[in-house]
Amino acid sequence: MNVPRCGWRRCVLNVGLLLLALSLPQALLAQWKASVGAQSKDLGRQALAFLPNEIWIHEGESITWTFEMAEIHPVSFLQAGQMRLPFQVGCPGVMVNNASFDGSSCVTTPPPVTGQTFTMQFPMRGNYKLGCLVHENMTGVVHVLEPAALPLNQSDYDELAAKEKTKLLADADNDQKETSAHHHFANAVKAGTSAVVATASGKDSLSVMRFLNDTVVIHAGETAEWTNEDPITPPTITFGTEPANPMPPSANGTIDADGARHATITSVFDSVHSGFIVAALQERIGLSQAPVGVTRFRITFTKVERIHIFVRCTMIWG
Ligand SMILES: [Cu+2]
Repeated sequence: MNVPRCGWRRCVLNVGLLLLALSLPQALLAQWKASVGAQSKDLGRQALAFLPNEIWIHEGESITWTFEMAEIHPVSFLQAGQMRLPFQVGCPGVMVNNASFDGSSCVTTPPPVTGQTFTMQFPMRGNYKLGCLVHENMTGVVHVLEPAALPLNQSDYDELAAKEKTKLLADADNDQKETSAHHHFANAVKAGTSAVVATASGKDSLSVMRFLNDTVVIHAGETAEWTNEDPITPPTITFGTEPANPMPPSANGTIDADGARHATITSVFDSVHSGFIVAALQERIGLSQAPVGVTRFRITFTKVERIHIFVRCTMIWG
């Protein structure tokens, strides 16, 4: 029988190679990086997106998301077919960090703060939908694969994320302070607008969280109207005291025949609040038709005054 023989240098080298081979699977488990959201300097333009929103990784690897914006985006993985619940309800098993997701039970982060990170490990192969429980049009996919070559590397993802961020924040359709050209009513103001961008694996959105004309001049006795063209982040229109809960309208309003909310301001001491004004919702096959929503808020001003009205968005939910 041949006994393997080697000089001591060769033996050391062989043992070294063996140890390297044994430790390779662990060493090759990558730690991927992605970011959540982006915003303009004045915070008015919010990109609601996972950047990038499609990632291919190996089983056992993890992804760390960094939250880049003021708007809240709980990173959420639901079970296949699970009903989407409001983010305040979330899903059982909210985890803060070092979570893992294999599709068997949902995982979501609490509403994160700018600069925070969230790391999640994926121990099982599968294609998992990634979503934000606050914004419906903010989705993506994580593909968890067996050991094999992956289509993209970290620098590809960094480049994709940067491109998508620039594209979303610069969306030309939403760049203008639009006047009432899109409305049938005089004295109309857009309280918000958005663009939803479809990608191969999900949806990115841009929300413009500003009144799009900041000054409206009307005569005493006339009515001004606010609308919202952003289906994801409903603004509210408030005159006077801000309510603790921004969702419902103030009790002193009425409903017009066409469904619009309507309030009257007779002096600077009046307080009126629109509640959420949501643009028409997206329909989906297999689900009940979405109701006709409240998309307009009108205020009749009975006196000559100079007043200030505030807009705010879901990011201020308590
Ligand atoms: Cu979000």
